[in-house]
Order: sequence, then C-alpha cells, then structure tokens
Amino acid sequence: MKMVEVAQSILGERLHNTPATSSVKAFAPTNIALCKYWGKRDQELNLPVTSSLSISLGDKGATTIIRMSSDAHDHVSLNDQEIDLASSFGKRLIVFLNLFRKTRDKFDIIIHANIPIAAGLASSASGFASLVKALNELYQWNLSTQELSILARLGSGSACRSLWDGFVEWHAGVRADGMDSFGEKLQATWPEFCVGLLLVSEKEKEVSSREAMQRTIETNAAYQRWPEKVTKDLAAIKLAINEKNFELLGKTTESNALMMHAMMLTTQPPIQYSTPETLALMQKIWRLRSEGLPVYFTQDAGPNLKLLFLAENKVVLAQNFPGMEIVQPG
Ligand code: 2P0
Repeated sequence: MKMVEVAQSILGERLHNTPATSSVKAFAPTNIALCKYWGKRDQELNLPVTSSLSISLGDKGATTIIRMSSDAHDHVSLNDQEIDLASSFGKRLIVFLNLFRKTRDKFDIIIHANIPIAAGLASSASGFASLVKALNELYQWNLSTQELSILARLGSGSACRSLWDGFVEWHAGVRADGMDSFGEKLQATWPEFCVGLLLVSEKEKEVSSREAMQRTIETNAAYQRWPEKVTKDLAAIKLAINEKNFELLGKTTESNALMMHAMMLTTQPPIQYSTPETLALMQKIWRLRSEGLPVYFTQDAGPNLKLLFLAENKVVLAQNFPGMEIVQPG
C-alpha cells in the first residue's frame, strides 16, 4: 500500500476540507527510545520490524506554526533557517505535505525546536508530530490521536511516539497497510524518572538513521537476533516501569542501545556514531555505577548520550557531568 492510500483511507472526505485562513500552532515533545526502533518491514510506510518504547521529554520538542502561503510557493524554516526544498530532507517534506492538500494549496511553515537538531537528540520525531497536529488544526480534521500517530509515522517512524507525554509504546503491527502500527501511551507514570542530555557534538550526522538501519538489515546476519532481543527487552522494560524497578529498566535500556550500536559496527561498511568522547563518557558512567551510583545510558543515531537516573541522584550527577541538561518528564 502506498502513503497516499493510507492518507486517503484515514482522511476520506476530509481531504476536501477548506483550510483556515489564519495561522495555527502545535507542539509535540521529542521522545527518547528506551527500547529502540531499528529496521523497517516497509520503507515507504515506515513500518518497523519490531515494536519499540520511548519516554517523551515534556516541554522539550518542536512547535510548528502553519498558514496558507500568499505567494503560491511553499516556505519552510527550521529554527529561523530556510529549508532547501530541493534537498533530500526538503523533498521528503514536500512528498509528505502533498498527501494532505490540493495542488494549489501552498504553506508557510515555521518550526522551532528547543533541542539540538540532527545530532541524534531531536531526531525528526517532534517535527513531524507537531506538523501533523498543526495540519489537523489547519484543516479541521478532528482526527483521533491514534490516527495522527499513523500519519506522523509516514513522515518519520519515531514521530508516531511523539503524540503523547510519558511512556509510549509503538506497536509494530502486522498489517501491510500499517493501520495497526501506531503509538499507545502507557498508563504508568514515574515522577522521579530523569533523563540527562549529554551533548558531545551538534554536528549533523554523516549517515542518516534511515540509511543506517537499512544497511544493518541488508549486510548484517546478526540482525536476525534483534527481534528476539527486542521482545525480551520490551517485556522487561514494561515490567520495570510498572514495578518502578530502576535497575531493571536501566540495564535493559543500556543493553538494548549497545546491541543496536554493535550491529552497526559489524555492518558493511561499518557505521560508528560514537566518538572518543562518547566512549570516555560510557567508561565514566560504568565506573560511577561500579561505585554504587545507579546511572545508565542510552544512545541513538549520534554521538550524544542520554543518562537515566532517579531524581534523588540529580545533584551528584550534575556535579559529575557539568553542562548536562536534566529533564524530569513525569
Ligand atoms: C528510535 N531511532 O527508536 C531509533 C533509535 C534512532 C535510533 O527512530 O527513517 O528518524 O524517519 O523512520 O524515526 C530515528 O529514526 O527514522 C530513530 P525514519 P527515524 O528512536
């Protein structure tokens, strides 16, 4: 099934709605996966091989302001920089926008993210999620959050988890049209749970996660073991959240991220997002842990680390990692 058919089946007659003449605004949080999404079963619809689970970062994310363009052209800016609509990301964005509008409809879109872009911290998740929420307002679709999650996934897989606060599971689903592949908020909350954003570099990554996951599937036989690992890790992480078992959550999350990066290292050609600084930080985290401090990390498609710890250890972690931004999403 093609993207355009998915959009049509969700929106139906609403594809003919008249857009608002005034501008509308929507926010979506960024999310950090505790159990990672790595690999697609359908590249066009961003359907994942496995389910995944994330935590949304409260008021850290992206705000999208959208209105109809007055000059018959699209204009998109991200943090006050015009996006080149002929670039690969620009083209992807236009394909996405074209799913929802008549040919003559052009947009002015302003996106502001309060987290570093393309450094494996922001990803495109909060951008696409806030864009879909803004389009829902602009065209008065009145879609459910689940339907918005499916549409956001068409822009970027992990965006389907950015429609909710707190812990969110993305169900992989089995259907070819992906109508059963969307996010769902877990009921459990964990007010003491903290995420520390440890920025190693804000440089744009050389290999996109889209390309990296595809290369892993195509060239690494070890990927066969990934779905089994995710099934176990997902169950352990959900149990840990329900029982507030921080050690189980931390060690499972860290191991999940390390297997994802181990697979990338043994892919052809190899992909390494870690820098010497990333590796030194990992060593420091392991040392602190061996000295009795309950701190774990996760890492996405970039050199930065996200530390996981409880609020009672905020002060000591801030002392050990000066400059780390601490978010307490619950
Ligand atoms: C995740 N990542 O679960 C994983 C872990 C990065 C590492 O989802 O191709 O921007 O748009 O579906 O969602 C980043 O990849 O990829 C990502 P597409 P996406 O958060």
